[in-house]
Amino acid sequence: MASSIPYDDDNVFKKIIEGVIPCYKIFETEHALAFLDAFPMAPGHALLVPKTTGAATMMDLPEDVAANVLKELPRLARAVKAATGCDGVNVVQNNGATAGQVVFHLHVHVIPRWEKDGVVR
Ligand code: DGP
Repeated sequence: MASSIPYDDDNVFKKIIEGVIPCYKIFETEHALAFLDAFPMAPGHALLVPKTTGAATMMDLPEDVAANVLKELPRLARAVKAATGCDGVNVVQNNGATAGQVVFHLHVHVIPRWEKDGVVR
């Protein structure tokens, strides 16, 4: 079942994918873009998004797109760990305003964690 959240063509991640808004790119594939979060919960907080538009949430994501995009999560987690020297990472994915989603183009957060960083999630 789809989320019933309409895909807004004005959303900021679509503009980043189109190059209208700049980002600090980590890597890019044919299907996915990884870049730094502009409002990081920790230094090195990264985001992974599908380049195709239309999916506001996980519930809207076609399986083939999911396969092509989510397979990049290990690469992104390794890149975040290598760049920051963190001890671990949280992989977080919000769906719907109630769940804390603010940008309605599906995305996955990779957030570095350090021992005793004091953040409770
Ligand atoms: P969420 O709450 O799951 O929808 O997370 C949205 C994230 O997007 C939030 O951590 C901040 C980030 N963000 C918002 N606007 C921009 C932007 O213009 N550029 C970048 N790189 N990140 C943004």
